[in-house]
Amino acid sequence: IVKGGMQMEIQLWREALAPYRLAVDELIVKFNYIMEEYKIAGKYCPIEQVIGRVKSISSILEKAKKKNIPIPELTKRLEDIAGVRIICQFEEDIRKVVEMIRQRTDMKVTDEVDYITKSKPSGYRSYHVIVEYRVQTSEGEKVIPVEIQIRTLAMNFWAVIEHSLRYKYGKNLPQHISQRLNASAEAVISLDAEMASIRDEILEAQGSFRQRANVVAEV
Ligand code: 0O2
Repeated sequence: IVKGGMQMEIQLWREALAPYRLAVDELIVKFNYIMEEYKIAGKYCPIEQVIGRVKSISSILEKAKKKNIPIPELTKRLEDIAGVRIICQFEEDIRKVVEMIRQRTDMKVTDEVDYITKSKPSGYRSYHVIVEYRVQTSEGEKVIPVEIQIRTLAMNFWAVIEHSLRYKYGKNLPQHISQRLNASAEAVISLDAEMASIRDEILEAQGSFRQRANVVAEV
């Protein structure tokens, strides 16, 4: 009987989470389409990669416990059950992606958190945008909150490794480890700045090369 009850509960969770899966899948298709448009136009795209996930039932319950959210209120109050991550090459691309999201009519921005200007105490950096996204299901339209995390490849490298280390060590990392992770987050800031500077130098060199080529062609 207990097993049957548990299976029924899992079934209810599956049904509740299905529209979240739909929202994540649709958004991935849409952001990939933006990348495709840039590619066809032969233009540089501020989006490098798009991934997404629906939070597992166990992480939802863990977060509910941590935040003291009663289970019936979970789907209303947890805004990151559906999550989409947009990875950019350069930090300035993040701003362009946020603007792109603000301009869209198929998603409504309800909140923005800038962990780039002010990183989290862990050293975590990323730009979070919460949107409301409408999906059509057999039971009619549903409005799904989706957390879109926008970050550079370097920020993502740090966050993915830090997340897995924190998870492995039960979230209570020794202080000296947290300090080293913080220092490596600083290294990510320098790396992003250096990559942008290298790109600027290349663009400048290309610009002056083109200018010289035009002068030669005119002569
Ligand atoms: P997962 O496995 O990615 O789903 P809180 O738990 O209070 O920090 P809150 O208030 O719900 O989070 O929202 P916040 O701060 O915007 O964080 C939501 C998500 O951002 C997290 O989800 C992570 O994905 C990411 N994040 C936030 N802080 C950190 C951090 O210090 N390190 C890393 N690596 N990621 C972070 P979950 O539920 O924690 O995890």
